[in-house]
Amino acid sequence: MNVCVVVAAAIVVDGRLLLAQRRRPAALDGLWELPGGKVEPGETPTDALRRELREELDIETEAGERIGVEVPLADGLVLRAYLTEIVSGIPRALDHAAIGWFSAAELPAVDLVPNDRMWLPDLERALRAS
Ligand code: DCM
Repeated sequence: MNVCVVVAAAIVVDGRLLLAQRRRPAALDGLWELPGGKVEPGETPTDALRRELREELDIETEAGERIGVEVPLADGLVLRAYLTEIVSGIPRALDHAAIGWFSAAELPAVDLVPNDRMWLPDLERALRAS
């Protein structure tokens, strides 16, 4: 079976993590996530991440190392995060309700989408090391 990958970006600038607030589906409306999306046929995961961040946040990026475990989703999808650098542009919410920047101290209180909560310890560690 072909496993489809959903990619997400952990972007840290000046000790803060970029999160984006979902509008849909209703079950996730208002919750915060690492921005990203589905890898499409013919794309590598890092190509997909670059495209999604351009579409969703109007930034050019470069994916680096993986961070955290791979999270199994419904329908044979797996969710994977990459530490990602902004190459150019200033992120703005083109598709999400909002974006925000959160410190390690603020992160535990953020209403993250359930899947992304798996990465909390890794994200806090990355923020504290930055
Ligand atoms: N998803 C997630 N966490 C992320 C990004 C995506 O849990 N940081 C999930 C939500 C959807 C699926 O992956 O179930 C596809 O994402 P999207 O709806 O954004 O294409």
